Amino acid sequence: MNLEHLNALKKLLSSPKKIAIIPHKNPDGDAIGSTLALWHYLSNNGHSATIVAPNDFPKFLKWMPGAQQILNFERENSQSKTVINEADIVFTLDFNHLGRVGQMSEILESAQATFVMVDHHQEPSDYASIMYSDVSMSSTCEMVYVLINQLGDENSITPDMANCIYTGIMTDTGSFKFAATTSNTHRVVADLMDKGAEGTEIHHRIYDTNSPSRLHLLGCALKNMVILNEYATAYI
Ligand SMILES: [Mn+2]
Repeated sequence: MNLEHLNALKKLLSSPKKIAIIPHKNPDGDAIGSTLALWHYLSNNGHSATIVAPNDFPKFLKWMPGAQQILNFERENSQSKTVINEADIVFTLDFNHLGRVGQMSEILESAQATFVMVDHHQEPSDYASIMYSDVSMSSTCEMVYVLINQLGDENSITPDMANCIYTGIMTDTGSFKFAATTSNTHRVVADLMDKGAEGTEIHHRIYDTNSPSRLHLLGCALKNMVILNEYATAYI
């Protein structure tokens, strides 16, 4: 985050605030990991923070510390609306356009709060007055880590926060193999392990845990795979 926006955010967070934290629709590991890490951070610093997700998220992410308290806009609709309407600050994480929250976009567009965007997708729209957009970042989770450091609170990263941030970096980088994985990503992950992230356990919970229906779906998809030899291509 650049200095101007960082100072504005510091000023905003210098007294206790009501805060809504929003991931995109159909939230993935990075969206849930980053919102939860930020939620822990803000709650531990005296703010009243609530995560409102546009809809439900996968079972293999529900073990994450704090996941039980995430509001589902579809299921807890009136409570979710109250949180957004009463918020002083709305953080939007891991998306670049209000259309990414589906049916929640209307209530966000009419919200009176100060918007803060943290995101690594291309071509961010300009709804947020405080922006941290960096397309070179591996994940929004890595950005939350950097932001907490910029706020001078690197020593306040708890094992729960470290586990949440690790999860999002791991899932968004395809377990550290995609091109956006930088040496700095690895330095962040190393520090997260020093702060209590349990990498092996997280891999196990995300990649080695399947429901019967998920395995059946995979089986069905693979069985119906079409191979086009002449194009060196296969599709399912
Ligand atoms: Mn992401």
